[in-house]
Amino acid sequence: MHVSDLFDAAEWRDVPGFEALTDITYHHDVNGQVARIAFNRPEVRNAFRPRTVDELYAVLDDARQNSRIGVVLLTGNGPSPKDGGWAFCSGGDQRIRGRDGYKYSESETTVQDTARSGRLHILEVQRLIRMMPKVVIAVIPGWAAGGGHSLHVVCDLSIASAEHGRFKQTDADVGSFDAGYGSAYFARQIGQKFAREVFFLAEEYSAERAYEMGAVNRVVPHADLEPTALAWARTILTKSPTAIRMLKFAFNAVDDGMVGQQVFAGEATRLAYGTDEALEGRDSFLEKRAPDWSPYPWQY
Ligand code: S0N
Repeated sequence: MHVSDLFDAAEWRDVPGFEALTDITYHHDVNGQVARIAFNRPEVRNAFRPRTVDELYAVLDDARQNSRIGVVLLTGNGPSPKDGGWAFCSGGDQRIRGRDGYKYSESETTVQDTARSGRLHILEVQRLIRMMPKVVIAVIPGWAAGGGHSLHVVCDLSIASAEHGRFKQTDADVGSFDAGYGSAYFARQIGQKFAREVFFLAEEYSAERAYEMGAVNRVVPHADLEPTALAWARTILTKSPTAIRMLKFAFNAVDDGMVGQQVFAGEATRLAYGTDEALEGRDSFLEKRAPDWSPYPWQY
């Protein structure tokens, strides 16, 4: 099956159990350590509908739970068979947006299931990217617009195609607004003035301009996009998994408030549980004796 003009079949393998995906493609690299997740609706600039978001969440969570995977590349397949245009993601599919949320199909006149009504589950995907203890790289071969722009914002790193990478925050054009990471955290990244300009004017920015503003890490020739992203992933894989995990959560913590502290604290607890000192606490309770902390000094 043709995946994308930028997809190198020699580098990637299908992931068993995910054959039924339609809106997303999911691969692991030949070493089983990097996941490639791609929007697969190039004919609509990789806009997401609820099914897309469901699939995206499922594969991201699979990558999160796979202890061999250290890095996730999030990208968009292309080009569009209609006009040759490239996209990372153009956000919510506006053709199926109703008064009460996004519909599962164009034939639905309204969201059928009231439990689903008004569900904005792309935010769950954002939180998963943010909280997963792995590095997520946005690999941007074309348009990052609306909710697609917000997804690149929430990724840890962004690499863009010099020729086709384009950025536009259209939320205010279409009456939607990402008032969380997509805007407020974006302002933390590039500064308040630039962030307000991007949202309030909704102009188009080239990859080079996005780089100048501090919105992307690297701009590379289109043909080099996925090889560069994979090379970055493999560099990251040479690092200590614990160090990378703690660093990601340290970078997050200051902007994520008590939740950020909770995530960081969970990791600290995990590390502490591995010490003899913590085992002594557990064992003394189970053995119904006073704990002996004498081997563990009050370090300075
Ligand atoms: C991306 C743009 C700038 C590309 O322009 P270009 O290259 O001129 O291509 P077009 O001719 O415009 O597009 C080609 C074909 O693709 C269709 N299409 C493109 N984007 C979408 C889309 N988002 N939905 C549906 N169709 C799309 C075009 O219609 C065209 O089709 P044909 O060939 O049939 O004419 C340009 O396309 C553009 O501006 N796109 C729209 C971008 C946009 O406004 N996106 C939505 C913004 N809002 C969100 O994403 C919601 C975010 C969100 O979900 C959210 C966030 C926070 C809290 C909650 C939520 C939530 O609502 O869940």
